[in-house]
Amino acid sequence: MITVAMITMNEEGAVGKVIADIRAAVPDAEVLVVDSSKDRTPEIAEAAGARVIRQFPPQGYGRAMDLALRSAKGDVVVTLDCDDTYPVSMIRPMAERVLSGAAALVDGNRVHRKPEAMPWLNYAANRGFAALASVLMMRWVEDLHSGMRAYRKSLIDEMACDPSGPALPVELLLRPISMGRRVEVVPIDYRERVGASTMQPLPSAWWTLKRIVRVRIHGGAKG
Ligand SMILES: Nc1nc2c(ncn2[C@@H]2O[C@H](COP(=O)(O)OP(=O)(O)OP(=O)(O)O)[C@@H](O)[C@H]2O)c(=O)[nH]1
Ligand SMILES: [Mg+2]
Repeated sequence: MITVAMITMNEEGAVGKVIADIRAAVPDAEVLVVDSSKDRTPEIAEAAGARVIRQFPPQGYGRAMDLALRSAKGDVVVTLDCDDTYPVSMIRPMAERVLSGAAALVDGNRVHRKPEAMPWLNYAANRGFAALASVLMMRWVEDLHSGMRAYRKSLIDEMACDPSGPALPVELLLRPISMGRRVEVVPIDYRERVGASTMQPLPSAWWTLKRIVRVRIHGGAKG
C-alpha cells in the first residue's frame, strides 16, 4: 500500500484541492496529514478523506515530518507539501519504483533547471549546498530539500535522523546514500505555492550545513 504523507500548518487555501487531486491520482492510497494549524486545515483535510494527526502547538517542520513518516501504514511513503507545488501525477510512478524493489528511495528533483516558482537566491543556495554535499558524499546530488520523495517504510525505521530544526529532508536524502541504499532521482515540475511560505532562509541554511557535515561524519544508520 502507498501512504501519501503531508504536514500542514495553516494551509486552508490549498488543502482541499491538494487532497482531492491526490485521491484522484491514487484512489487506493492512505492520505495522512500531521497538522499544526490554527485555521480550518484539519477539518477540511478530514472531510476530504485524510487521516489527520494533530500536533499542537506546532513543533516545527522536522518533528511534524518525523511523526508523519513514522505513522504511515503503507509499505512506501510518498511525501509532498500541501501547498499545490508538487505534481501528484508523479506519486504512483515514484511509489512503484520502491514497491517493485528497484529503489529504497526516489527523490523528486525540482532543480534540474531553475523552476520559475523558486527565487534565484534560493536556487543558487540550493545548488551550492548540493555541490558541497556531492563532494563530501562522493555522489552527485542536486536537490537536497525536495519535499517530494518516495521512501521505503523499512528505510525510515533504519535511519537515525535528528527531527529538531529545519531542513530535515537533507538528512532524509543523504543518510540512505551514506548507508549504500539504492537512491533514484527523477525530475519533477515545481509550481508556485498557494498561500504564504513559512520557510526561514537563514536557520534553514545553517541546519542544511550542519546536517551535511553530520551525515559525512557519522554515516546514515542508527546506533
Ligand atoms: N505540521 C506542521 N507543518 C509545518 C510546520 N512548519 C511547516 N509546515 C508545513 O510544511 C510544509 C513545508 O513548509 P516550509 O518548509 O515552511 O516550506 P514552504 O513554506 O512550503 O516553502 P518551500 O520551502 O518553498 O516549499 C508546508 O506545507 C507547511 O504548512 C510545523 O511546525 N508543523
Ligand atoms: Mg512548499
